[in-house]
Formats: sequence, structure tokens, C-alpha cells
Amino acid sequence: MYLKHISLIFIGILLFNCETKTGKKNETKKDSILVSKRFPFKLPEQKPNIPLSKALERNYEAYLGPTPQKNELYSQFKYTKLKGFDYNNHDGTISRRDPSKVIYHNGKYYVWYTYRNTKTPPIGTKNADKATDEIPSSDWDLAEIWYATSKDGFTWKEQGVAISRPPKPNVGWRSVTTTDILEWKGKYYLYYQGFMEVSGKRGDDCPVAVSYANSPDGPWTPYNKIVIPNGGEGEWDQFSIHDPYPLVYKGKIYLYYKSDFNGQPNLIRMQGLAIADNPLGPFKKHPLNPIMNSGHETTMFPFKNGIAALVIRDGNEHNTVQFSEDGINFEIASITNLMPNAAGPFIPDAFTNTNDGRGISWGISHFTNATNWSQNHAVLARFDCDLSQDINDPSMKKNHTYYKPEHYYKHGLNKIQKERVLAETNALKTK
Ligand code: AAL
Repeated sequence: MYLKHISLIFIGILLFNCETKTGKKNETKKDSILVSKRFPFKLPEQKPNIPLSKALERNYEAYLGPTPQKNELYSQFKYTKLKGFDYNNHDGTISRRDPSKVIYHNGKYYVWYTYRNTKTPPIGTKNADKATDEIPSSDWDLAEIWYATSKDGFTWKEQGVAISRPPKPNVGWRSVTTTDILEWKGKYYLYYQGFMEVSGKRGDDCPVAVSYANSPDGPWTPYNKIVIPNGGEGEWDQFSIHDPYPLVYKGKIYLYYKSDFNGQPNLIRMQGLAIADNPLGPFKKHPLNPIMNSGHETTMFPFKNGIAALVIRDGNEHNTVQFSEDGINFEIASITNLMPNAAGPFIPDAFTNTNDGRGISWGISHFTNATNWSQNHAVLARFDCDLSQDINDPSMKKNHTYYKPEHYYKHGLNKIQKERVLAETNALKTK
């Protein structure tokens, strides 16, 4: 009997030890091995060698760091109103939008952009048939390419027109818009959308043209040929080649662009790539186009050995920063919000054919419909971020952005939604 009591006490001690060691009731030896394989309290910097869920596998495989704070391609975005641009009291007659990348030359920053100055605000692409030589359909109809310079990136001095509309039938006679800059072997090239009909007549249809100069101050000579043509009939980019965006990568000109396709009312926007050895072409469209399944205006930058992209507004993967090691196959590198629209970053190594892209920390973007649709116009703004290997700004790496309730209430239910919600409640009453 005595022996039985002693052995029961001994087993109790054993179990107690086992319990205290694992901290859990009735854990077996096998469970206790699992316990040492349980995910630890301190987040491992590297992927731990233990069984992981898909989400945790992805957390270590898909991103450059296990948290946004450790992810070089995650950032918040901060915005600053620019000084130096007049908008006629925002009455809709003057618009500035779709800025180029920013370059630095002779002690000044340069930016080029779509400039519209018309007697009336745009009447809307749905009213394209009522547009005239003086009345614009869209905010970018009857536009020119203007430019401005700045000593600090905040206060700008508008320099005036860089590319004016050429006479009919030259490419861009209706409107020249949405430009971007390339510096190549000491010369400068401005690529831009060249409209040869009113935007909205069929759609927002245009090819891409180019002008060149020996100085960023011009004078600019139009190539007067289509340099990125629309795709063939039935191809995704058959109607619009938007947002031309050249970088120098792997010794060639990688020109990214957007196309609106699928047709109204379910317009889809994706992005393509055309590559050339010469700024005036021929550009060869990549066989894997579209190379980006989401996005709107194009914003790419060299990053480490590849190309990174700000992917905004449209598609399953909008509101992401993406990365590709070959400039073609992009994958999500981070998810963020309040991203800059039509961002034109300052990219010191945009044209240096680098294989260690340093990234970006600021640029110029735009806000469209800056006041209301009856005075529809866009304004330029500065954005700042930390997507750079050369800065470490923890306040750009926070993942919370706080808005006041009124900000949310502005995005309220529409009439149809309110009716649906009320009907759901009424349906409950009749049950
Ligand atoms: C912009 C750009 C292109 C489109 C229009 C003006 O955001 O995508 O330039 O054509 O909208």
C-alpha cells in the first residue's frame, strides 16, 4: 500500500514537471517537441525552420522584410502643396497634370507636364461630339507640354511651353499630353501621347510621339512620326498607348506604358513594355505584354538589380509597390495606401544603366478633379516617401494612417445602396 502511494506521488511529480515544462495541461512528450517548434514570441528576422502556414511562408518569401518597417519597398506617402503655379482661381480653365520624372541639371530640378489653358473647363468625354477647337472634351484635350524648374522641389518657376501642338495632320495636332523624359548619350527626349482626334470620340485613343533636344530647356524638335504605335486590330493595346515612361536598363531603353482596353463600361487598365536600342526606335513590344496586371499611370524606378513600380488605382493589385528582377515579371513587394497618382519621381539613376538602383524618396504627382466636375482641372503636388536604399526614415514606414470621421463620412452610401440597405431591414420585419 505504502509503495502504491509513493509511486502515485512520483507519477504526479513527473506529470507536474511535464506540465510546468510545457506550460500546458496533459502535454505528451511528442507535444512537448511540437512546443519547441511553436512560433516564438519574438518575431524571427529570417524564416524559421519550423512548419509554417501559407501566410507565414508568404510573409518571409514575398516581402523584403517580415514587417513593413523592415521592408525597403514599403512606404507611406506625404504630400506638399507646390508654390509657383497659378490656376485662375481653380475655375477649370487651367490644368496641370501627368508630370514627367524629375531630373536635376545645372543646379535646378526640371519637370514637364500636361498644360491645358482653355476658355472653358472640359465638357466631358461623353460630350466629345460637342467639343470644338476651343472647347475641350477631357481635362487633357487641347493641351500642350509645358515645363517648370525649381531650386528645392517645393517652389517652382514655370518656364512655358516645351512641346506645342503641331499642325494637322501631324501626330498630336489635337493634343500633346502625358509626357516623360529620357536622357540618352547627352541628348534629351520627351515622349508623349499624340492625340489626332478628340479624346472620348471613340475612347481615349492615341499613339505615342517623341521630340528631342540638346538641352532640357529645348528647343525641342518633333520626330513627327509615331514612335510607339497602337497594337493591331483585336490586340489589347489597339486603341490607346498611354503614359510613356522610359528608363535605361540592361543597356537599352525600357519604355513602360499603359493601355485602356476591354471597352466601356468595363474599362480595364494594364501596363506594357516596349524596348529599343535607339530613342527614336524601333521599339519592340514585349511578347508577354501586358506585363503588369494592375495600375494606372506608369511609375517605375531602378531598384537593386531590378525594376520597382508604384501600382495604383486599377486592377486586383492596385495600392501595391511591385518589384521585378528582370523588368518584366513583377511581383507584389508591399501593400500601402494614399499612393501618388501619375507620380513622376526624382530618380538620379533613371538613365545610368545601373544594376544597383538606389530607389526614390520624392517626386511630383497630381490630384485630378481638384475642386468639382463643373470646374474640372488637375493640380500638381509634391510627394515624399522612403523607397530608397540611402535613407532610413522610420516615420515613413508606419502602417497606420489616421483620418477624421468626416473623411470617412465623405465616402458614404449612394441612393441605390441606401435603398438596398433599407429593403434588407424591411425584409426582416416581414419574417
Ligand atoms: C491620365 C493618363 C493618360 C490618360 C489621361 C491623360 O491619368 O493615364 O493621360 O490619357 O489620364
